[in-house]
Amino acid sequence: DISKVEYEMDKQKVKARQLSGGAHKGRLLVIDDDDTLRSYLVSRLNADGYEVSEAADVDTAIRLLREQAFDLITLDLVMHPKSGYELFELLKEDPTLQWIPTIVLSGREDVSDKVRCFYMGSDDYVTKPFQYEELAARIYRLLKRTESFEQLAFRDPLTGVYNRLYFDNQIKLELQRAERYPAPLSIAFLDIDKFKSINDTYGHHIGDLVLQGLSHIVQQRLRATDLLARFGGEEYVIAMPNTDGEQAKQVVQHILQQVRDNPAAQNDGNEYRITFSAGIAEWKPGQSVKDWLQAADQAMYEAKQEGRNRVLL
Ligand code: GH3
Ligand code: MG
Ligand code: MG
Ligand code: MG
Repeated sequence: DISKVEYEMDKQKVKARQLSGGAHKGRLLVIDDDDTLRSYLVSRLNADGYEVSEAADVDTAIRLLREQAFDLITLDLVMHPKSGYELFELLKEDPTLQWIPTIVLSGREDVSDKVRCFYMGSDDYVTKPFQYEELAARIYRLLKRTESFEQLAFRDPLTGVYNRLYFDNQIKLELQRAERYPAPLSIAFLDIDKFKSINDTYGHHIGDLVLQGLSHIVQQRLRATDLLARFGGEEYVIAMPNTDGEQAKQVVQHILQQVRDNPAAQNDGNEYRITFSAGIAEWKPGQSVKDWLQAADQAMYEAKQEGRNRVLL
């Protein structure tokens, strides 16, 4: 289903733009059964640079949330047939949606409603009527906080690529998607060859520069939907959706060629060239994540055994 695949790609691009601090301010979903209020909010938020979608009921909202990634939702409480409370229940049940930042926009001023919303997962609560500027400021702060949290929790500080924690979470979601479509899904394990000798010969600082340079080169070659993570010291893993084993092998071989041809670091006029060994594994239906990662690791080990500087499937 091409349109779904495109949705996924779009989703990743939005995420990437955001994490790279690009011009994109975030994608919002406004859920309210009041047509006038909804249109007003959509036009104000659009004018402020947000990408905004709207839903007049909970079922439409859930459908949109499953199709695209949103950075934040605002929701009304009193809606029919399902209420905002029911939406909270549905969000909680879905691991891909349970952490999405939420702001309740409600005419209910009762403390009991506010308390219930916060316990159900709301991040903020604004009572109607409200000043748009206040809502906009609350949205801005919530998005900032989420962004910096994600940066801290999911990025490797040395290279800026994703870390293992993020990869471990994300790979499960990628697998669910691959099963659902269905579509092939491959991973690659990369390990720098004789990296210890770079550190021993030139010092740890140069080793760090090489890691940063390599991360940059690899990231540049990947598609928006691919996921690159630094797994350990000089080990990386790449998840490639919609890619079979052979295609993944070609992608990684191109990367290896580029790494061979380009210095991964330059310092005092010196160029540091490296190679890596990589193992590829395409996910087989029914295979556990653990066995799948092990298959890629094993292929990488064999690439080392066979003389390094190569990619094995
Ligand atoms: P092989 O080809 O068999 O993979 O050899 P290798 O030397 O790359 O492998 P080994 O696992 O023996 O050494 C990995 C080295 O990576 C050891 C450590 O000094 C270095 N390393 C790990 N993390 C970092 C880091 O964050 N910065 C730097 N500069 N070096 C690191
Ligand atoms: Mg309402
Ligand atoms: Mg290693
Ligand atoms: Mg190594």
